[in-house]
Amino acid sequence: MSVNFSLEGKVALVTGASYGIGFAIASGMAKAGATIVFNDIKQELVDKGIVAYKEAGIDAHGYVCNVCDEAGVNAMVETIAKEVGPIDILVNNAGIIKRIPMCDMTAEEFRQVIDVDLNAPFIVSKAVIPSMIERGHGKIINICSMMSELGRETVSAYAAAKGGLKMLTRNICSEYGKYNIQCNGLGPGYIETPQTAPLRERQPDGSRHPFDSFIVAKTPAERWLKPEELAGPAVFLASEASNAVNGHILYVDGGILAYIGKQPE
Ligand code: NAP
Ligand code: GCO
Repeated sequence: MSVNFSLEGKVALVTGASYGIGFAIASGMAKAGATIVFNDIKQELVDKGIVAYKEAGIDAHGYVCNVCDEAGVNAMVETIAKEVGPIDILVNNAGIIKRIPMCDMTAEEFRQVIDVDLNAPFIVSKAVIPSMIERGHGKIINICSMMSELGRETVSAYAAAKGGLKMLTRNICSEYGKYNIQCNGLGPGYIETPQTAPLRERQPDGSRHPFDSFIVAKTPAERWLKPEELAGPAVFLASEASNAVNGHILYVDGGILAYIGKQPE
């Protein structure tokens, strides 16, 4: 029995993929044969993303769309179907974080994080599922987090969203698995991207950021992970090789969730 990791002939939409984790996942999917479609809020970032994909040898299709805007998302999905083809693979990657102590966070700030990190995956998934049902197959990959399982100071909204995203993943699996739609989560550990750059900034005296040292001590590999290390697991979840995997959160964390942490010397 051949195991099919190929994404040839598939159209993959990766949201918020001008750079960062989304860009790395989309690039990996392109190497596996997928046609890449991505969106970003700003035209300038979409343009930069298209250049970056081209430099990587990928002819990606870019669209300006705020994933929180249901009408805009529905219009984008329709346009993609006409201009590129119906979406076979959706990666709900777009996300934000606000690192604010909960009691200092306004309800509006909390809502903004929930809107992008949880409501938007609902909106975009809802936009693509009908076509997946019609065509008898579909793959949805929700980008979860260590905060789908763990909390920490200052990330209450983000953890609530990512915990909810884990359960949205399981519910899409439950409700649409009968249509041969697989919905799984990918849970990155701590990845070197712009989103975590503030946690890795050198201190004024040139020493490592305390959080940087903390994460290195919490990761068995004793390092931050690279965005490119998420591509293989994403291709697996997007391919026919994972057709029997559904409602699963695949943690790509270097072992953080398995490890109590390095004993301080
Ligand atoms: P990032 O560098 O901040 O990139 C996030 C991307 O999402 C950007 O392209 C951003 O576009 C886009 N975006 C944000 N809000 C959007 C909206 N409303 N509509 C459309 N696009 C939007 O983040 P990242 O580190 O690559 O993270 C990507 C995903 O992985 C997120 O869901 C994050 O929560 C998750 N994650 C990250 C890590 C990590 O350690 N980095 C670990 C676990 C999970 P703009 O630049 O225009 O805002
Ligand atoms: C933080 C980080 C994390 C990562 C990621 C970990 O402030 O703790 O931003 O939340 O983004 O989600 O998996």
